[in-house]
Amino acid sequence: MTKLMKGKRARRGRWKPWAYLLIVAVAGAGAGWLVVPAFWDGGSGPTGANVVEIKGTMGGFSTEVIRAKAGRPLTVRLTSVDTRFHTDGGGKHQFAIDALGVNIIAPPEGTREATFTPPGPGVYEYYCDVCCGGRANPTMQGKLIVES
Ligand SMILES: [Cu+2]
Repeated sequence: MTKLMKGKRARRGRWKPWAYLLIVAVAGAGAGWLVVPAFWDGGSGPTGANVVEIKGTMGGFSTEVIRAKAGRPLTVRLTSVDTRFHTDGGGKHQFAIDALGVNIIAPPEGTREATFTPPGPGVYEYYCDVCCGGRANPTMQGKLIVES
């Protein structure tokens, strides 16, 4: 520990203290970005929006019912668990709600998100139409229930 501190002092001429702070802040923010969603499903995003994590696989969506409040921003974060070696759809999955103009397409083993605000109460169907069976596949559908 003392050795480390000595080294720090010796290098002060080259490294400004604010540079350390900047590095610590950036690293901390990066780590937090990775760690927080894992522990905090459905918490608040950076914009104050509610966040919903959904996984898409050839077996369907991991979540079939989402609840949200009218007039409150909602972030849907879609992850495709499938690899690009899937012959049908190439491992992509979609989260689309026509009535709200929402269309998220997650690349194979990747995540994409969109933030939107449901204007009023109602039940909105979401679906994936880029993999096997597409919209006809009953497991690649779900309901967004918006309450007032
Ligand atoms: Cu799909």
